[in-house]
Amino acid sequence: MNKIKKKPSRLSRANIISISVVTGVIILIGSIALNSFHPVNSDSFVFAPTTNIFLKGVQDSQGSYHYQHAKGGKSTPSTTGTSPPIKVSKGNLVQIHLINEDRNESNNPSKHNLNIDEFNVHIKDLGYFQSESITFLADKTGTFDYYCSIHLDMKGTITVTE
Ligand SMILES: [Cu+2]
Repeated sequence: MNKIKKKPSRLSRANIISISVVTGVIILIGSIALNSFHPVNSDSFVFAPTTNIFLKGVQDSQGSYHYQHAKGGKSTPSTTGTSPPIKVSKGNLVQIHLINEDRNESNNPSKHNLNIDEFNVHIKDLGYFQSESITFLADKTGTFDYYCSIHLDMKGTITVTE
């Protein structure tokens, strides 16, 4: 009877480990990338130009809450207590990145969210310095409210044009 000789594996243990690490990283990056192409108001992936909107929730010296544009640590000055109007183009994937930069007060922990009902956008309640990103497809034109459900004055408009 012929003994079948076992072929020595060409992959060493170190190789196998590094291959699995690389594969894991690729899968992780891929799923993050794909997530940003999966809008909350669509059942499937959408590949379209992307618009990034960076917003932070703040409180002005008068104590009124509002949103402010924010990018790269800089914030665009906004009228006191006013949330900026946002303009995007129809067909774009819009990514809203919200960070809560409203400090906690002793008996009033900071909490803000963001909603655009028409596009199924609902960013959950964020505590101080928490952030969340959400992607939706701007699939209809018009002017819609974006708002915080906790603070009724904390709202602005988003306009989608052709
Ligand atoms: Cu709020």
